[in-house]
Amino acid sequence: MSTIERVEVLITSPGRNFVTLRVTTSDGVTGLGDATLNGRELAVASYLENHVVPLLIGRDPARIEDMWQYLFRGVYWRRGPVTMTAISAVDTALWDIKGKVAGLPVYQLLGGRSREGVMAYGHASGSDVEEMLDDVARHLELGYKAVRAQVAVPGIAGTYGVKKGGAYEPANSALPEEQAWSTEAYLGFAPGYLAATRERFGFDFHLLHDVHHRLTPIEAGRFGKDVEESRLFWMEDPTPADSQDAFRLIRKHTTTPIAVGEVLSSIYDVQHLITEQLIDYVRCTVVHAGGITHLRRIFDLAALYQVRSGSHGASDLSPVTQAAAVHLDTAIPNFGVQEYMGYPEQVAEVFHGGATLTDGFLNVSDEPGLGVTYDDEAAARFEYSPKYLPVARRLDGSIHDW
Ligand code: EZ4
Ligand code: CO
Repeated sequence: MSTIERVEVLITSPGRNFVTLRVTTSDGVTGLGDATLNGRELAVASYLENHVVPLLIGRDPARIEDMWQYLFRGVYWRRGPVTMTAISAVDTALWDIKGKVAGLPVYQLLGGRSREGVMAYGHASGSDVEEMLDDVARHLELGYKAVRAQVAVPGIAGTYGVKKGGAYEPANSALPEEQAWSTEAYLGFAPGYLAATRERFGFDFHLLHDVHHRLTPIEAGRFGKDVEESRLFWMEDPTPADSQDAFRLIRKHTTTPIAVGEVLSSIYDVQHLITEQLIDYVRCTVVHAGGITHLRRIFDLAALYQVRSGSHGASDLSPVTQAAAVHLDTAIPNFGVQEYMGYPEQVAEVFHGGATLTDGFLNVSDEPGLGVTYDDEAAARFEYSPKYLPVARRLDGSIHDW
């Protein structure tokens, strides 16, 4: 029997921080798993290094389900983003190994191809409406069939989702930046630029918008109603999902579809959202929701309730997660859309291979496993440095949801 012989926690920062787990078997087969938790990278690295790696040595890498149960149920302390990200890294690496051993791409192990390509949505933004509209035009020219639109709210300097030259990167400072927020200003402004986007470009593409947990349920109901004529593909994270019940109130007021899940890490966190059909898209990801094994379970539950997938795919999820997500997206029956932000240029020096975008659709190669390799020499050139997401404060100085 082949056993797990070596497990390494690799940290690098090619334009942004990434933590990667590399598992090597006694047969010399290696598997990669992403373990990046934005702004809390070293907590996961330490959890893996100190509490997971020693448990893996000598175990059978083929027993993916058993390993998942061992690391979830076996440890007594359950759920939470740090634990679930660590479990994800192990799970993803074992799927990569299983594919390489079988000589098959991971999507084949998951049941094979259900679609020819995975529809991606890109991020258009601007410091004003004109700039955002130009960015939407650029995305449509690139072939995107789905585009997310965010504009800085006038007078609110740090509005979520707007790039400051170059690519959008929310974790941008050595200590958390403090950004201002006004719900009133946002509610008065955002519906207008979404309408302007439809006016300029029509309805022949999917338009998305991320509310980023900023509203109360009744405010979200009003926002959803105000944008109904713009026929959004979804409004994302209208309110924090700490209370799944809150979504009942939003549903009473609007037919705008709802997407939730990027900060949620287990099937229990989305259970009622799905079974009560309070959302339309579940946005949990491979890296933060327990790997391919657990995300598949979430998507299968969702399929019973006509809820589709919409995996989080921001640049703080490594190319290993993107590849794993596209393998899963390729195979599941209830795929919706896949977020795709792209990466800083240097990322491709460290991570080779992975998902590729053609005419708005993502695909993975037929290489065995996930199809991503890690370049140690390149990684060594990019040293880790702490970077934090901002915090939001209302105009009176009190903390708001980010
Ligand atoms: O703020 O990934 O939909 N995408 C997002 C992201 C998140 C970051 C947090 O790490 O909301 O930009
Ligand atoms: Co989001």
